[in-house]
Amino acid sequence: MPGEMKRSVCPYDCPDTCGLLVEVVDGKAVKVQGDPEHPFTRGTLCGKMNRYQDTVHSPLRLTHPLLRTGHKGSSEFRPISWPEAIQHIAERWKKVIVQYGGEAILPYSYAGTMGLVQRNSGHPFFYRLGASRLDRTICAPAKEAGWKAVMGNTAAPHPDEVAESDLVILWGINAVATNIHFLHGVREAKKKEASVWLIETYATRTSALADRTFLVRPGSDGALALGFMHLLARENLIDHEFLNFHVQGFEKLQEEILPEFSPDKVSHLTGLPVATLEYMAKAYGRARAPFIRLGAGLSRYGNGAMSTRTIVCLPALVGAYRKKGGGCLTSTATAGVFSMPEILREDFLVQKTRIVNMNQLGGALNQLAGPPLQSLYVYHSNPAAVTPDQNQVLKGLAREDLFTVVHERFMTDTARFADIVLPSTSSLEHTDLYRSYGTYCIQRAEAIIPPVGESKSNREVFSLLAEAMGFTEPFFRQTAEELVKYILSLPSPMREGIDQEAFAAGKAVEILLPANARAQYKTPSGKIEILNPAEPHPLPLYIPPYTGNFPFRLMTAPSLYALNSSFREREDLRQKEKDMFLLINPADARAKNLKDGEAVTACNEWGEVSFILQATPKIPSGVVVAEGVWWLDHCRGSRSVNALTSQRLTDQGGGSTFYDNTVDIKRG
Ligand SMILES: Nc1nc2c(c(=O)[nH]1)N[C@H]1C(S)=C(S)[C@@H](COP(=O)(O)OP(=O)(O)OC[C@H]3O[C@@H](n4cnc5c(=O)[nH]c(N)nc54)[C@H](O)[C@@H]3O)O[C@H]1N2
Ligand SMILES: Nc1nc2c(c(=O)[nH]1)N[C@H]1C(S)=C(S)[C@@H](COP(=O)(O)OP(=O)(O)OC[C@H]3O[C@@H](n4cnc5c(=O)[nH]c(N)nc54)[C@H](O)[C@@H]3O)O[C@H]1N2
Ligand code: SF4
Ligand SMILES: [Mo]
Repeated sequence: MPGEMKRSVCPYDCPDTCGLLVEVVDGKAVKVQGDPEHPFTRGTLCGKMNRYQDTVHSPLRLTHPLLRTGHKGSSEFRPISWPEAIQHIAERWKKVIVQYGGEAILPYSYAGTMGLVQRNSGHPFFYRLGASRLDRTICAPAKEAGWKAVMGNTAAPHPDEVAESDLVILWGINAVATNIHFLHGVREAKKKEASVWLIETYATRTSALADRTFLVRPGSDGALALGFMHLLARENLIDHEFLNFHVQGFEKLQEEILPEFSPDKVSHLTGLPVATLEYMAKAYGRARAPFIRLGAGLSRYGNGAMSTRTIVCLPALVGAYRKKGGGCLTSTATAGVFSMPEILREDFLVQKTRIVNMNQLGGALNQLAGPPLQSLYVYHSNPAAVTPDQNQVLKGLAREDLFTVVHERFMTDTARFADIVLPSTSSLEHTDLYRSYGTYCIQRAEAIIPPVGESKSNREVFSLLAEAMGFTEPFFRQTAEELVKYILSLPSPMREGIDQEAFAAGKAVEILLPANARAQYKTPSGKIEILNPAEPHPLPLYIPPYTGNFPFRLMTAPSLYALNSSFREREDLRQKEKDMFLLINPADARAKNLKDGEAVTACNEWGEVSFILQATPKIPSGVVVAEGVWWLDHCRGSRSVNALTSQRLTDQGGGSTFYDNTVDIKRG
């Protein structure tokens, strides 16, 4: 007998934020499929999520709180009850606070779940506790800074508009892995004869979908964009009328910066031949409505914000921002749709405590200025795997004096180092509200199955901890359902005109973009700001990436079969991925006297990681690629990819520089 079909939302950190239909039988999810009524999902899911029930009901799910019995990282634990666990944590924290102050405690979380209530439920608690604050900058703050420098708070185009474009540029985005539903619109555009380009550092799976793939030297996209602008001006392919009315500072850019970016120089910087640069600039300048879909990869460099900023200027030169189907989509702006202050409750912060950049957790655990960190509380994140400079992170986590609590669905690399592990619900077991950074959909999701084992949601755990710490604010006693209800009772102009009935019924609905959104540039000047006097560099320019000490640039790209370190519990997906490969150009492999399929070690100043070498012409010379963040359990050696990435930050936004690293390779 078929079970009940219930709606839910994919909770993972993915721009698509798909709608799910889940078949539930006897309190268990037995089948998961894409919601055909979701405007972006259109009934299909990615290969990771279409067996989500295998994650939710995985035999590896944590089902009881655990207390460490062996040494740090030994994975020796014994089950304890929830009251014991909560009491243990509260007692330890009270002691730490008396001895060292609240700042000796650090929360660490990122995006295991994107639901607004569960994701952010630690903020009010840790503000109230007076803990150190975490700057959550691991993903793409430099990309955001680059967009903002030019476009301010201007809304990005609707992703489906790409179907109206005649030239689609997938720029540093492996959309087949990371944004598959965007490809519905790309395919529609292709049917109408649009050209599709991919601008990348290696020929990813997405290249099969592109008419042309252009491989650039890692971190050189800023030079490429400036080179395009030089050529657009030289060929008089610029939209003077648009520039006059809507853009600030093009003349100054043309006078002071563009002359330096001759095709010869740009060819030298990017590795693209002059003829290719000319072809690209002319095709871009002549396109009716060129659409750039910009990924995050190229922003994860020391020059990431500037590279993004330079690319974001391009559509302004040809007036593409005002054309339907044209412009640039970095991410959709849905921040105001639900009241974040009521979720984050920064008003609970008694005094401003110190801020730790999450990319520098390794440094913070080992040599932070000020009161030493005595306790770390990790929830919906796996820093032992995902955070740069893994050796420093693991060294810090191994400190016997560091009291670490990890709230997780699985025994991750981080959970192994915990003093106390708390079992977490999955998204099907708790209530939440979702918005998206790749669409304009919003959706609410109720718990549709009971918690697996004794697991509890983030919100529930912080309620228990608040009670144990003696926090009396009624906010901490609200359930997720009550908080969602309250948030929805607060009006937001961004929710005006939506289909309230469908939303209340748990369906995805789209928020309405103002009809004249394209003509409104939400910048201080009201114009697109090629010249932005508030920036440290008022004009876009070229900042080279990190030079590095080793011969190969390392791309730490996403895997098709996982999402950061999520989904690693799934053997079916791991089998499809086969192994932890390091991809290299065959000529580079030969020059190193290394063979396809052999075991190699990549090394640099930060660490060493074992891989199986895969020689493929998809990788240009001088570049090596490691797709995916693996759990240490599944590695050949004792480290995974982030033992090769550094704690250096981006030029703006304090972002990670996952792609701005070099390595050497040796046999074995
Ligand atoms: N399957 C899958 N989906 C995911 C994720 C995943 O791990 N797996 N991660 C999720 C998350 S958290 C995020 S933030 C998004 C990220 O998704 P994307 O926006 O696609 O960003 P990245 O994954 O960082 O990198 C995209 C591409 O940038 C390329 N790149 C690197 N350096 C350069 C450069 O200098 N120039 C150019 N032109 N390209 C460059 C890389 O080779 C990579 O293929 O995806 C989300 N979706
Ligand atoms: N080398 C390299 N490193 C990277 C990247 C890369 O491209 N290359 N990408 C980076 C990027 S873009 C990002 S955004 C970060 C992401 O880093 P993280 O946010 O740490 O993401 P995940 O690895 O997916 O780990 C999330 C964990 O949350 C758990 N979880 C899921 N739902 C819940 C819940 O409701 N409650 C609790 N308590 N736990 C839950 C999951 O089981 C999972 O172990 O990784 C970064 N690291
Ligand atoms: S494409 Fe992204 S949002 Fe959709 S199901 Fe897969 S991971 Fe979730
Ligand atoms: Mo991310």
